[in-house]
Amino acid sequence: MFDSIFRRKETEQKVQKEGRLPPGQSLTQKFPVLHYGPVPGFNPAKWDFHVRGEVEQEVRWSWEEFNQLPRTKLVMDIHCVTRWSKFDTEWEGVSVRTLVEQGLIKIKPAAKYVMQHAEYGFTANLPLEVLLGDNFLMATHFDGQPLSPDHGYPLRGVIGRILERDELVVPYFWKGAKWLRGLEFMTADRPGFWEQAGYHMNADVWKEERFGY
Ligand SMILES: Nc1nc2c(c(=O)[nH]1)N[C@H]1C(S)=C(S)[C@@H](COP(=O)(O)O)O[C@H]1N2
Ligand SMILES: [Mo]
Repeated sequence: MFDSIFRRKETEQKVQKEGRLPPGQSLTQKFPVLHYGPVPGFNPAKWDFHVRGEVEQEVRWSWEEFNQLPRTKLVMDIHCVTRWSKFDTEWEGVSVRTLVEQGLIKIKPAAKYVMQHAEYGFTANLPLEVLLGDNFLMATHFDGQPLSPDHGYPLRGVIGRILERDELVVPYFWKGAKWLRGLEFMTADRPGFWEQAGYHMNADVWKEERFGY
């Protein structure tokens, strides 16, 4: 117990020295679960992924089709607005940027923002260029295993910091919707679920954009 508290502090000082600990954050070695409402079930026969809004062609992928999309692995530091940060987290899933590059999603030029749509009507908004960054992934796996139900199984958005890629904007972790079911490309920004509750539209971790606009 005391040993693990000591080790946590030591690791925190290390990432702080390396410039990886954003203002007002502290390191956790656990993986806290945070969301509003119950954990949804998953029925692969009924599940689909819907791409709509400012796209040349609306898309609907079944779970089987979704699993045939090109896959990406990613290591990131993630930062929750409730002040915990987790370092070197490993994710695997589908990159929206790759889907666009391969012509699997054709975005119209008018698209500037994206809404993630999840089970039970949960939403999270992001600027298009942030969602198309290498640090946003639609993840099916964490740490080499399928997501657990309370972390978003079978699919969730994740966003964080990739080391040495400081040109990428790093929003707080709530900007990744668990139980993700679709993307809506939009011409104008709209607040998602937590944003309607007062959280920040852009939520840049390094600028501490926690609340408000
Ligand atoms: N569907 C859904 N996704 C969600 C939320 C939610 O309430 N519902 N909460 C967000 C918040 S506030 C956080 S901090 C992260 C937490 O992810 P975790 O439970 O895997 O740590 O999920 C985000 N995604
Ligand atoms: Mo959160």
